[in-house]
Amino acid sequence: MKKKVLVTSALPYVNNIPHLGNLIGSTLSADVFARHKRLQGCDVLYVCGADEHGTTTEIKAREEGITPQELCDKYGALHKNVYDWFGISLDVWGRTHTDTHARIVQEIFSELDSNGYILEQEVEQLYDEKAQQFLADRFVEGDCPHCGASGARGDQCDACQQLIIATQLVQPISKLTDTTPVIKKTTHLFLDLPALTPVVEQWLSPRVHTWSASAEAITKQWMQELKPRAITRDLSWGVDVPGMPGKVFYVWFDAPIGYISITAHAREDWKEWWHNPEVELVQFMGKDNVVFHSVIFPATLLGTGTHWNTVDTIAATDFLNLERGKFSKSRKTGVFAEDCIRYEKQLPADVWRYYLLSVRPESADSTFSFADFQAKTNNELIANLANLVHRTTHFAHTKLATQKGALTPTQEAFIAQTRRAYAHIHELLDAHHLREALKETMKVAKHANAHFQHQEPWKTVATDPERAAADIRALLTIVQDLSLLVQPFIPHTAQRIQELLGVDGLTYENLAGAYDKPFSELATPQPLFTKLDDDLRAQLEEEFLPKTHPLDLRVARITNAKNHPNADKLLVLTLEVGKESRQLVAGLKEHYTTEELVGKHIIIVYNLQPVKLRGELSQGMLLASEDESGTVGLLLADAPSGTQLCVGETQAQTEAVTFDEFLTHTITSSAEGVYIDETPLHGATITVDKHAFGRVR
Ligand code: B3M
Ligand code: ZN
Repeated sequence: MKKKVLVTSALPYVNNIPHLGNLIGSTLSADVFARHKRLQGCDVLYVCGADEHGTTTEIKAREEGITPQELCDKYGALHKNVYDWFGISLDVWGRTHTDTHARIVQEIFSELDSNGYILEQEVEQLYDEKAQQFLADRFVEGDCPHCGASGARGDQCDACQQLIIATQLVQPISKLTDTTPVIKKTTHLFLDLPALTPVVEQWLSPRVHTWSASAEAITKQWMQELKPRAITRDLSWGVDVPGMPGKVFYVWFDAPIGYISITAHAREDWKEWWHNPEVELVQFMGKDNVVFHSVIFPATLLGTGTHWNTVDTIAATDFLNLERGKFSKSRKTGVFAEDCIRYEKQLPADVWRYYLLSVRPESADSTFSFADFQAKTNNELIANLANLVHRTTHFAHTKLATQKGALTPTQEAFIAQTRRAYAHIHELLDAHHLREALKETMKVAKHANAHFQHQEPWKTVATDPERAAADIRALLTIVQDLSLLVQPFIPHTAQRIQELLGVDGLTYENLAGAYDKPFSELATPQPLFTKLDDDLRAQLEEEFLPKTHPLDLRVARITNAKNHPNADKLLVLTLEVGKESRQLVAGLKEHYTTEELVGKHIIIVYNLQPVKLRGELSQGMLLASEDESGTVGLLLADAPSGTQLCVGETQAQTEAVTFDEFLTHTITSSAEGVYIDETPLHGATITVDKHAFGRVR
């Protein structure tokens, strides 16, 4: 019997249109794996769908003036459209707002409840009397109880990054009605993860070491201490909690069950996939989703006492960053899936797929850069793979139409030797090392190109046409092999190669024997891709890269320094920034005396949203670097106060940045200079005090 492999990719939040970072983390990676397993002859079911619940759906629907259901219909269709365009070979695409989903979620919940894994706890919560409902954390705003910043949400303060308990917000305002909510008692349900710890530990031990490194690390960290987790929320959009009117399950409780319900909704045979111990379950996602899949969802399923298939392999990616910053919907930077469709004439789906897979953040975060995109497209995809395909088919078509090209032992040996690489490529794919597998696959093409070069068929065709034909048949055999090897990565191209060769429906079983069609039957070859030229690259950079840098960094002179009246580790500095005077609070007390500081020319984030830190106003933030030994040194600039520094070629934006946004940038210092997201900071001679090279904060 065929081996059954169930593949999933994280269910995208319906109202977020995916950018290329999302794509490589979940759907594209899962697609490569699913295609590989199908070619191997497995019975594969690849399932994904929209994650429709949660506060963001409700908030977004309110903003657009439509119902959550309408919002889901609209965005769900957009998702499906982009996945189709990219050639994501979903067997099932579904959604979580269905009756099937609600039923299965409630069944799983009631089993957990009967088994004693659900705790009930009374909590104090903000209640909107006008709307007559309890407020979920994101439906309330107020001043931060820690730093005083306004606009803090009920779960977190963007200014100081601290977690907030909603009832502690100062001057809270309900986002539903703009009225002041009151504190009322209510009951919430919790999944008793501490009680489930032994079960989860036993379940994890045989498998966790086979997962991607980040998935393993995150999981082990979490297992150190599991706390009960709230699984209910006060919302109307979601799966109703039986017996608790006005409450629905928390989206992260219901969403993973979506994998099951989406299958059940679409297929009669769903139990064959979810209750069958013979099935291998492989789940793809970005690292931020790991713990829900590696600990909480398995705990949920194990706690039911029913046999559910739980994940065998978690294949998680790190983050894909964008040169000069991040993929950001709000800032309109980076490439979103829909943008790719707009460029489809010049850049078909496989060009994007190839590049994304070749920079897949498999072992660390990686960077999307247009220069690299251009280089990989032109030098690898075109100059290597497409070139091999074109020169061999073209040569056979134009020069050898009357030849048979019977292989001799010499060519057989070349084929056999080339094929020795395939087993390793398939092992890499089986172990979801997709980027490595692609790299090894491209080596096969390179090897075949070198062979073409070495055999010089363009010369031998005159002197020994039978030999030239045999060489070309051997090379076409490798081209046919490549149409299979590249198929998981660039399926549209694989299809076109097979059309050129006049073959179809091949599987890995065809990676034996030789290409056996008469040369006269070859189609007239057309180039597979067009080059990504400098003009197009400039156009892409212009459209998708941030034109301004979010950080406005300026030189400031410290004119005074004193201890913070209410904090042990903080200093309050007075700064001169050009003509302006500013106050700034800094955690420098353990590293500098006040005397040492006065007179120094430092670098500050000039446009950071002002905040109060323990009652003292802080207008900006200074940059200091910390080395591996823990030594902290200020970044010093040899320039007059007020001088504006530049990040690469960009101008600084004028709007304020929140602390949250600031944290998304990686700043490092080394003897060579200071780099912000790998782009050099310039505009003055910058040195690092005490040579404390390392991470800058
Ligand atoms: N919707 C988060 C995301 O879209 C979340 C994943 C759910 S997987 C069950 O990144
Ligand atoms: Zn705060």
